[in-house]
Amino acid sequence: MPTKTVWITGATAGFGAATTERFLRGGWRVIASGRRAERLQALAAQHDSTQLHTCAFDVRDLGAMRTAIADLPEAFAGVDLLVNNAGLALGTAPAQDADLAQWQQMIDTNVTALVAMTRLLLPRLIERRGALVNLSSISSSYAYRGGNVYGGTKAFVTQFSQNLRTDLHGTGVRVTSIEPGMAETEFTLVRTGGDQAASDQLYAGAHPITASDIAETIWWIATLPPHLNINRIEVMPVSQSAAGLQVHRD
Ligand code: NDP
Ligand code: 8X3
Repeated sequence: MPTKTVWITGATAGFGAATTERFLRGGWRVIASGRRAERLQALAAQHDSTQLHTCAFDVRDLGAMRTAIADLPEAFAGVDLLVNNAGLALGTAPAQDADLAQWQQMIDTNVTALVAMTRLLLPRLIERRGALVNLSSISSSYAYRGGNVYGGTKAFVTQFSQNLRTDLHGTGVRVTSIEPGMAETEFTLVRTGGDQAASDQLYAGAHPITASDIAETIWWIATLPPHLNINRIEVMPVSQSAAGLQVHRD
């Protein structure tokens, strides 16, 4: 029987789906959540219900989040690791042209929902001397055109993670912020409103990070000896580097 339980948000695609597979393979109990119920059902059909529990809800719906937590089967109720992965970027326009509704959705998903999941599960994590892995991004520390609110939400995730470490001092709970650069998932498809050609073009020839790379990173962090905490981890593909400052002249 699995001995540890991980809750992975955003398990229907990209990093979350790969991390779900990684932890199932590693023998953990997995709670996999996301909005796309059909993907979760397909996943559930491939695994034993003693090892995988799925719950479909929108993380922006606090009531649904509370219900998903309250409805956890007994064997899944003690959570050892929360992977706060659900998130998105919407749009690439500069701030002056950006869509306010898209900004709001990014804040609601990447910040407000992540904070809620964290707060609601912290008592269980403390009880189990567990761990939190939060998906931030290199956009938290490197500015790029169109990164505006997305980068702002990820800067919040990075700082919130560090602040959590301080508050959780002495509890044994570990907290890590992962800050990946360019990774090929459904991320750009979502960001561009479903433009597969734009997504393919962005990643073409760049050898981007894969979802499995991040899943292995999270697995490594989670399986380190319990006296070690990885505070932050920034990872880019070799093909990507910082591009410096810009100067506008009249
Ligand atoms: P994907 O688009 O492939 O996956 C995003 C996941 O988040 C999906 O499972 C989606 O599920 C879930 N999600 C989004 N909105 C909600 C919501 N409102 N409620 C519940 N689940 C939601 O992207 P990635 O795997 O690339 O992204 C995962 C995380 O990694 C994000 O936080 C992203 O910001 C971050 N990141 C991504 C990078 C990249 O270049 N790809 C780099 C750095 C960080 P569903 O649609 O079914 O709800
Ligand atoms: C995703 C990486 O560089 O597209 O968080 O913002 S980036």
